[in-house]
Amino acid sequence: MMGGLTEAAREAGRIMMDRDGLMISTKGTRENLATTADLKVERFLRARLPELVPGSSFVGEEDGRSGEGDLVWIVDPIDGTANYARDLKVSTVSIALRMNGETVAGVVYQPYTDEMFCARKGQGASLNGRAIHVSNRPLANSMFCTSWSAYKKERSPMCFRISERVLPLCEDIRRFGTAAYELSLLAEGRIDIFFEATLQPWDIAAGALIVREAGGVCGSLDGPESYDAEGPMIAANSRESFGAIRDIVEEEMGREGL
Ligand code: LIP
Repeated sequence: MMGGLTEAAREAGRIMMDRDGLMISTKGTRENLATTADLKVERFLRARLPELVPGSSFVGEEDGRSGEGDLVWIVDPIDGTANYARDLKVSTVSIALRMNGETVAGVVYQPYTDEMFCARKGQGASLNGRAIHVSNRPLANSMFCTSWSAYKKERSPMCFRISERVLPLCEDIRRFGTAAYELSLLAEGRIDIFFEATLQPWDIAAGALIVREAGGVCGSLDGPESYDAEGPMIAANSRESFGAIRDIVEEEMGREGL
């Protein structure tokens, strides 16, 4: 199944890279973009993935759910659509398979760099076939990836306060604009800590498994991240760093009554 899955992700990447006739529109708010490529990639994966696992259903960012059942594909056809719309060349295809509420397989593919991050529950994580592991950097030498809640700007001041408190504790901050890729970078040890306030299940499902299978820690404030609704997610290379970030996030979100 993993072979078929990575092949599908690669093909999805090829479809993404074809910008011929690209059209960009907004959904809901002015900063939440969708492109014709998001739709094309999702249409392709909605047809292809259920063929790999008979009886599986599908949930995609653009067109929602098709089918029912305990085996479900959770797909972000283009994670980092704002980057994609501007041709910034940092966007990923994110595919997770969940069974009875647990993610059992995940793939994040970055077509611009041809990086294929994969994980299977209990079998570790890999990048282009090579096993990967989170870093062992202490918090003081960590690179922090985060965002400032662009789609829900009423949460932005809280996110800035969190950044303001984390920056003095770590080395520096980056924002790549795709949570799936940032989680994959954490799994490979290139970055070390991560927080976003408002993520959707398709942004995180594959990346969370890749982080855990690479030895990292991720979750929400008081347990696992949510797959039923949007929510915050914290990830780190160690329990210590996870705890330090979680305490700050808990305090700042608590202040907002979230
Ligand atoms: C994006 C996330 C990113 C987040 C953006 C957005 P999209 O997903 O992956 O990390 O900061 O606000 O949610 O909308 O490009 O699929």
